[in-house]
Amino acid sequence: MSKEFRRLAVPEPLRDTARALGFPLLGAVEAGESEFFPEFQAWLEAGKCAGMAYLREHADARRQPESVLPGVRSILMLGMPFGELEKLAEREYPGHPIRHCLARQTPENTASEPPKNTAFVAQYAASGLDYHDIIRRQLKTLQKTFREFFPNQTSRGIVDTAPFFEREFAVRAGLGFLGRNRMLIHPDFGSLFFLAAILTTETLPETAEPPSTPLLTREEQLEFRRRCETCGQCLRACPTGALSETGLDARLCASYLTIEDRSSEGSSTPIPSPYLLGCDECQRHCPWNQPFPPRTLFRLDAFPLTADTLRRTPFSRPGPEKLEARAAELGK
Ligand code: B12
Ligand code: SF4
Ligand code: SF4
Repeated sequence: MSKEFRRLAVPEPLRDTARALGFPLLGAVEAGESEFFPEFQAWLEAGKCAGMAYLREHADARRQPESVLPGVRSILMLGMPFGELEKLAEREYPGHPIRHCLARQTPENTASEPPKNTAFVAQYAASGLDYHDIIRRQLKTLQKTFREFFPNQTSRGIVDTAPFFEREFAVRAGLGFLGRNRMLIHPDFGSLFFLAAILTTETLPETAEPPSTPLLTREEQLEFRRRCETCGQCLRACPTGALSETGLDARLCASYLTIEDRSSEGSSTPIPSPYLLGCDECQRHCPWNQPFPPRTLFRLDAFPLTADTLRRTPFSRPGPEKLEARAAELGK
């Protein structure tokens, strides 16, 4: 669990804007070095980052948020529940062709095998749209409001791609606690939410505790993490052995293997998981995520897929050939 860092105050109207944009979770913390950088280095050295070269290449930049925004003083951490992304997607892209490929398991059907001619898809992809595109746009709108309060600062909005430990800074800002499954967990949202950040050169004032928002105090974070120690459901649920006491080994993780891995195309070693894309098993079994939403299914009769169907969707990351190879591996 991280050391104490100064939590910072965010003007209430800005919180309202953030909420309206789909971010019910917003906390701010002073900028500072990553405390867990040595853990990260050890993780890289052990080869547990698998083929994610970008993690190695920009490793040193992660030591310090200053490398993401020179002169950074304050960091706003934001959380968008997956359901919010789905609402935005339904409202704004109702006719996206990917929708024809997706379906939902009924709430009564909780079978751990997908129905015939379908495969599971992780919940982060349930909206069918690439969260980076939508969150980036929402961040831009929020940055505009932020500029109205603080016109003399510069800011940078990030989701995923910058060399920055989103989970570590989210813990500092009080957005949740780090579970043994390595996910950032909040008692109201479980772990089914995205993280994003706005780094700013503005020095925000220190906040008076306790915060009036759903942010966690340090004591709550410690208490929830303690509960993890007697649970361990996520470790037992991982189908591949990727998750252990020492963290996550991406070389074994079904999420990595189905989304990121470029070496396994045509590989003969099957991934022991029923997912076409991603994996939720270490979250599905976590008590903080109950009841888990009905599973998202991908209709395998939709193959072959066109470039149009995949554009601006999470499925464009693995791409059509990798998806098709995975569908074949699942035996459909
Ligand atoms: C690379 C990556 C992956 C890789 C590696 C995952 C991993 N566990 O590292 C793969 C492809 C496997 C992956 C999978 C998934 N990912 Co991913 N991923 C990332 C990415 C881009 C970088 C993460 C990273 O730096 N990993 C390296 C490890 C060492 O860093 P870390 O886990 O962040 O750990 C730091 C903190 O945990 C910190 N720390 C904080 N407190 C404590 C306490 C202790 C005791 C210790 C030791 C350390 C510690 O120490 C570490 C170093 O600072 C982030 C976005 C980002 N820029 O942060 C998204 C991110 C972590 N992923 C996300 C998601 C949703 C997923 C999946 C659920 C998708 C899916 N369903 O398939 C799975 C979950 C797998 C899992 N159980 O972690 C979300 C997580 C949201 C949340 N609520 O936590 C993020 C934040 C993306 C986003 N913008 O929303 N992912
Ligand atoms: S995402 Fe799946 S394979 Fe990866 S650690 Fe979690 S349960 Fe294991
Ligand atoms: S399943 Fe249990 S041990 Fe794992 S993150 Fe959830 S509460 Fe913690």
